[in-house]
Amino acid sequence: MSSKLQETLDKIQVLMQEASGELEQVDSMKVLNALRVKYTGKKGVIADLAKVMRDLDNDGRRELGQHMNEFKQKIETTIEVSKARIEARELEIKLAEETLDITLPGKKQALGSRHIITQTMEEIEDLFIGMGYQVIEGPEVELDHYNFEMMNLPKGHPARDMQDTFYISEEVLLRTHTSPVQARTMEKHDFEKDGPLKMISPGKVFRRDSDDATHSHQFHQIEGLVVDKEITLADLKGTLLQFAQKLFGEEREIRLRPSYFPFTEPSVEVDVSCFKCGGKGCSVCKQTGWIEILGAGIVHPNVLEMAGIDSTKYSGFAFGLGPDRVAMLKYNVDDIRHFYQNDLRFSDQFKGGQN
Ligand code: FA5
Repeated sequence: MSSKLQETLDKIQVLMQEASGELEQVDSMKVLNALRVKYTGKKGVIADLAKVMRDLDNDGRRELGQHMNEFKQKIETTIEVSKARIEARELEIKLAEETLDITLPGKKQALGSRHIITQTMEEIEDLFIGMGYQVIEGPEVELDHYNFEMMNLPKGHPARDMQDTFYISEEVLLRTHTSPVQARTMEKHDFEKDGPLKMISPGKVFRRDSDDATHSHQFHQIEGLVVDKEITLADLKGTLLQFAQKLFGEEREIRLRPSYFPFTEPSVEVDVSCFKCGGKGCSVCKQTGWIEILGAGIVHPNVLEMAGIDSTKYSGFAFGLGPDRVAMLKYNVDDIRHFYQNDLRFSDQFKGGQN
């Protein structure tokens, strides 16, 4: 063996140890790639060793060739092992950084709920739907014709003052009550085809009332109307008693007091026995034992006739109740303005319909 060959083989031994040490310690892909170039690159250690070939005879070349191949293979295998080790470690670091602690408390989203007036309206609607009434809605921007004239309140009638009105033009206004929906519905009703008329109409109404604890310039009403043959005040009383007992409790009683509305004759105001004190007298009922909840009456023959209904054949009762006032009484709210100020400290008390 020539001394040149021996020297080169010894050098390979040393390089092999050096390379193993370097490659086993490397801990980044960048350094690993640099080492790959250093050993296997075009101008690398192995390419450099190959230069000795030209100084050797055939046997020497074969021998060196074998050792160089082993060296090269060893380096490549060690590079692959190191690469796998580095990748596994990098993945571990990444996973550790991205770890989610699923035991941490989540961000709480504040859940909304339906407004207490909406809840009250829906409760009242459900009661009447259960009694066979249909729900019919009408426009909030209304014609003077339906809001007043069809309700037996011609222009200049003094009772128009009972409902101070927001006019948009001489003929168009913001409805002051839900009663115009009575006229709109009766006009279209065909008794032969549709049978008796039983409807309620919930919605917003508007009045130029100055706001105080029990008055708001915008509030709600639920109109009720039944028209059929031989409807009497007794039907109205029975219906409202059933309604009051379902809404406020079975032990409730009602009382009808004479009143005046141009669209009903006779007209009544309806009180319900105080649900707080049971009629003995307390601060809620102002010591009277009774609480007023609505206006009602027997539909005036003029109102039926104007809507095209023969008042000698048909009669009806109607009522209009204020759900805002009902909610105030039911939930002991002392000021109607609380409903419209959107203060969550107030609204949140009624989540789930409970006080
Ligand atoms: C009317 O509006 C009649 N249309 C009711 C009616 C219908 C009578 C059918 C006969 C037949 P009144 O103005 O009284 O009536 O209002 C009815 C209810 O609305 C009152 O009992 C009260 O609960 C409520 N209400 C009236 N004004 C206000 C206001 N400014 N703020 C809050 N609620 C009010």
